[in-house]
Amino acid sequence: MNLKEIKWCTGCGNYSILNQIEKVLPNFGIKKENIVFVSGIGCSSRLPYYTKYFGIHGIHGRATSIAIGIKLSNPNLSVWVITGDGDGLSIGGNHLMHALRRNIDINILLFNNEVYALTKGQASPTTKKNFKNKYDNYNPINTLLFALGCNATFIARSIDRNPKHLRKMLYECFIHKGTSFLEIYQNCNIFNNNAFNYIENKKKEKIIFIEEKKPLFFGKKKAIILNNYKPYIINNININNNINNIWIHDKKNFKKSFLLSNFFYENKMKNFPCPFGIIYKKY
Ligand SMILES: Cc1ncc(C[n+]2csc(CCOP(=O)(O)OP(=O)(O)O)c2C)c(N)n1
Ligand code: SF4
Repeated sequence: MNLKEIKWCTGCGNYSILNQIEKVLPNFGIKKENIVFVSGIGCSSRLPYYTKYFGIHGIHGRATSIAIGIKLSNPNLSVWVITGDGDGLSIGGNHLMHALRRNIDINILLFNNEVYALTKGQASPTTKKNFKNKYDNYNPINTLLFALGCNATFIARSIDRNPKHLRKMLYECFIHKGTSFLEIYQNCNIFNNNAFNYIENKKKEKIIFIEEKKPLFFGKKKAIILNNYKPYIINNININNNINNIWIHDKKNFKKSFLLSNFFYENKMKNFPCPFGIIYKKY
């Protein structure tokens, strides 16, 4: 696709996501004609036009249902849903919920820019409460908890500005047998440019990249320990020393995934870093 034909604004996070998809999918060993992208409506949902694969720019909120139909009629296809926080969690919330619990082998990529961008900046289901706009906005949905509550079998989070991590997460989605749900933080530099500013925090104390069987270290010399399923942040640690009760990531542990999903979100856990990586994988 000629960049000039793309209708996204200059600087939009969607470009990076598109790039990573284009880079990584050819390595998955599937024939180009066996890959299909299905989207709803929104800026993010324009992505199928811009890939080299088959695609459907579908109906608002219904991409998951269309995708399931495609997969059931031809199980050989690798099916990728592109949806936004508005498309997937407002009008499409019901469809997404049932797609997750149905667990057909499709991949759902939810581009979360915490705003309705295509319609020029209204609050979406994930918009933070302090977002200024002329309509009301309420407590945001915690996407990870939503997916856990829907009995999703694969839940992960990545971000547009970390291409390497994003490519890794796309691969993890691909190899999961069942519905994979990947939330991708995507910057909308026009209507919600400050949404993910905290990620740029110099000391990297507001985010944590979790990896299977690895301890939860983050920021400068910080770690998370777990005492009887109660997490605590400890400071000034030496990563070469043994740390009692250090939290080791175990993506199959539902209780730990539940706690991780609350990080940075719920009042009591607001001071915990925002997690990226595979939050939960049932099998
Ligand atoms: C049936 C219907 N209702 C409402 C709309 C208006 N509409 C278009 S896109 C959109 C929300 C898109 O938000 P999101 O999914 O977050 O996508 P973004 O543009 O932020 O990528 C809405 C409400 C529509 N096109 N069709
Ligand atoms: S309005 Fe926002 S999400 Fe839409 S293309 Fe522009 S920067 Fe991207």
